[in-house]
Amino acid sequence: MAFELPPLPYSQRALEPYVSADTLSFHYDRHHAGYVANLNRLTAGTQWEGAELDAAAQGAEGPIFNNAAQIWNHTFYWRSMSPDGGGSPSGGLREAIAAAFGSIDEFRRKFADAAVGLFGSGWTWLVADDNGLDIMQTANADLPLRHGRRALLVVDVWEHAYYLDYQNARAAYVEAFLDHLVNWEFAAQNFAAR
Ligand code: MN3
Repeated sequence: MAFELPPLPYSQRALEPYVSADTLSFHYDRHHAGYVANLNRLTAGTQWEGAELDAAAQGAEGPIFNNAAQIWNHTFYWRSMSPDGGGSPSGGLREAIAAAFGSIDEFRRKFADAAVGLFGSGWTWLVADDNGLDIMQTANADLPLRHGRRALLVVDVWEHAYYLDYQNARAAYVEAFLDHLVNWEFAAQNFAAR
């Protein structure tokens, strides 16, 4: 079966004013959909035709890896945000974050610093592995799956994620993500899925 573009989990206006419909339209309809079209074109007639997306994002190289991973990353990023997002985590995830980072506020500061400080294009993740929770930065299309780590949450810090709304002010975008958009319920589901 061909690789498919998963539906957005909300309308393109749902994250306004923090992420505009204009940004979501470009980001989903052009960037995300473009990766899907590229991957289907690139994999035709190769060992990756009809593969599971996870397998291609984990094991492929070059352009096939880049496009498979970017599909995975964007699907995860949409779910890392919610029109009802923001606030702070609860339950077991809250305790694990406090244990790993000192406090929720300290996590927030470290996550924002990592996202703002990532040079160039990439992603900032909250991840889990055998050692507990950590903040991970990946460049370009790279993702935790390829490093044996489990993603709980991600923010896209490629310029196309925020430039229409925030221009070069990546810090303002990251702050809006943490204050108004971050989907702690999704992170808690991923945390509980161990
Ligand atoms: Mn993107």
